[in-house]
Amino acid sequence: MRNTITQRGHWKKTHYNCQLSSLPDGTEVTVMGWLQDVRDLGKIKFLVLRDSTGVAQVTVKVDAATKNIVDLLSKLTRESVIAVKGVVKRTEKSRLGFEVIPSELKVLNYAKKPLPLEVTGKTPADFETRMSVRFMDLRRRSELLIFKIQHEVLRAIRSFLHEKGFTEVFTPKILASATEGGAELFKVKYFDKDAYLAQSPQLYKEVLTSCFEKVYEIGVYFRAEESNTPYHLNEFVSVDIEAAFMDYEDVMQLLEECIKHVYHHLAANCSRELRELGVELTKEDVTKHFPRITYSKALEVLQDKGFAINWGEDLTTPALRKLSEEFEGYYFITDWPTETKPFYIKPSVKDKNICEAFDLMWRHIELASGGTRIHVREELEESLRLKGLNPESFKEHLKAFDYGMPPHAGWGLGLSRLIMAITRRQNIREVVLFPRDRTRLTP
Ligand code: AMO
Repeated sequence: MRNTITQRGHWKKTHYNCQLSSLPDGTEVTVMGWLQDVRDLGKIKFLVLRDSTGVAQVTVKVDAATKNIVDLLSKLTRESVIAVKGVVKRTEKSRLGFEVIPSELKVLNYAKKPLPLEVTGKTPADFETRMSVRFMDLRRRSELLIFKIQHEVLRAIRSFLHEKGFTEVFTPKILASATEGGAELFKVKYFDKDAYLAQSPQLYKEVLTSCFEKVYEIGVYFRAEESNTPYHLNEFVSVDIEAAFMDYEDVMQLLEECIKHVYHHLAANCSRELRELGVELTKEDVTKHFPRITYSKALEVLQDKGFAINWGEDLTTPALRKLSEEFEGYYFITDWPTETKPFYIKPSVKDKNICEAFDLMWRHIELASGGTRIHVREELEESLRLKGLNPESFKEHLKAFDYGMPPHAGWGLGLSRLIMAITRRQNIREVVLFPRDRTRLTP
């Protein structure tokens, strides 16, 4: 079969499938993509040619087609890569409103039979199969669109933060010590030393507020989480901001505006994709003020619902599910017990047991967390000690606090969790191209 493969040669792809429906009748085109399906009615064959933008129908009338086309068609396998030269014909008979009548056909690469996964979705595949042949899974439009939407979400976040005066930065991912505490660290060999993969850009982004005032980073982070949940991965993308001369109220407001900007952007730029995914963005998402509820108030609400949690304990997923019955969509939980939050979070001036921290929730899922930071060296050292950490291990970081560290605040937003909220997918693995979890290191 191999020797029948012809190269692209001088052929150039002239159009993407999404452009074909707006072309005048009779336009000559060269389209290239994957043969998704063939509907064979004997004398007439309908080829479904898919590219990254959608499908086109190539209609072959056997009596009128060249011998070369007919011969190639008899050998073609689904998911082979093909190139078609032909003309666009507008027709009511096709669901798409047009078809391509081919004059020439080339096979650029044959796909083997049988396929490891049904791209049309006619035969559903189980989750493990989908993940193990992810390159095929991602050819399914329902999966591909998630990442088209993610691309637009990132575009919206970047433009929003740019408008607000933030500078995009990149901080190291190979570190000498922990950022978020000692657990969940991946150790790597760094020549003759031990090093660790970054769990977040926390310490660097804080230090950078003393130079840039407002910074953001969209980066990949690593956590050696042992647990297997629908919300955790060992490698994840976080959108982080940090801003000088702001406190947790300011950055919470900024986060709310950022999420609303994303929704506006998606409504304006991705309505077709969202419709195809069956996702409806409600007006409420962008008009409603995100409710803010303190941790203590959340405990009262839970108690009223018969869910007893001691003050100072973290909120478990079952508790958050219960709590989210009170809220539609997005809300903040604020003013957490100091002991539940990391060492860099500033305790409240009124009560040291409570700190200026918040989580952004969507239903029962935590999408982001953030807060006001401690910017005074002595207080930070004290906080490290209280958390059982050794200030000596943080001496490089602490140095910056001796020379004019401004008051500052920030947040970290889990990109994939936001995509889960937008696309309503239940498992974080579905919204990550090649997820890394406790048992998955390939593909
Ligand atoms: P935190 O540890 O809460 O805060 O992380 C911030 C957000 O990142 C996402 N996230 C994860 N997503 C997938 N898999 C994981 N294992 C995972 N861990 C975290 C979540 C979470 O809300 N430095 C602080 C942020 C700050 O205060 O600026 C931090 O890392 O959506």
